[in-house]
Amino acid sequence: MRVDIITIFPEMFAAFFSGGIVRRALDKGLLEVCVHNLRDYTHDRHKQVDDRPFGGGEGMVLKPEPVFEAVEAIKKDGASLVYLLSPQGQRFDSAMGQRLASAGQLILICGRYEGVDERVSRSLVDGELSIGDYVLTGGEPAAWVVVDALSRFIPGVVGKDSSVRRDSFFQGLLDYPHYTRPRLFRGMGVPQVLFSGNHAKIDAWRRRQSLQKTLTLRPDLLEKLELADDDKELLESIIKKGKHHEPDSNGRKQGTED
Ligand code: 4HQ
Repeated sequence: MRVDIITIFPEMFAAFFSGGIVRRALDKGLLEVCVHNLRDYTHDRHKQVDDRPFGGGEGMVLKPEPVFEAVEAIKKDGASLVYLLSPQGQRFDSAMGQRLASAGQLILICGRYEGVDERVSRSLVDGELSIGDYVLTGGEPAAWVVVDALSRFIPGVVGKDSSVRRDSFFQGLLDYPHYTRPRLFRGMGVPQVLFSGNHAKIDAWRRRQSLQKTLTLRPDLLEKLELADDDKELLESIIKKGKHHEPDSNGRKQGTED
């Protein structure tokens, strides 16, 4: 898949490409990311990308011409999606990440200043994306978040497909707790079942922990889910025992027993 990012701060993306799983995806050619400087699509001597708002008021607005010209120059064919990062956009989530990862080309427009001329959202883009209810100084960190999250859905990017499938939100549940050595750390142990060698038992424990964590921390996620019968039974037993009200179940404190 190919992602094109349009920004007035292309150098901000260097750190993003420099390490981790995204770097490996780029090296392996599973993901291609091109960062374009919006100023390259201006025609005046000062490479001006912004101007004062009609009607007056504070701040500057990104002009429509360079943004339109950039997208028109970059866009390959009908299989591409164009999104503007904006707090007014549709909330980005795992399901959308998965959908975007199957596009041939994704073009992300990063705004700056007070905003982008409305005609960009009116007639250039397929939609607007928001990564959350807060105001960033620019769309760049949001584009980073979107590309990072969707890269995990490109086949071959994450080592094992199973770890994407298991992850938080893929199945609509929060992840179960993880432990590694040492077995005893500052007086805190590790649940016994993880040393049992019984993988069916460990899987069942993890499923139960996922359900319990989700019920405690994000009950809104459970409401959206169609649970399988055995998950429903697990959930009922968690509720009956009142486990989701215990302070341990938030994962901050953990004893040796479940
Ligand atoms: N922006 N999710 C770019 C955001 C934002 C968000 C504010 C977008 C500033 C210029 N983008 N403008 N939240 O806060 O995506």
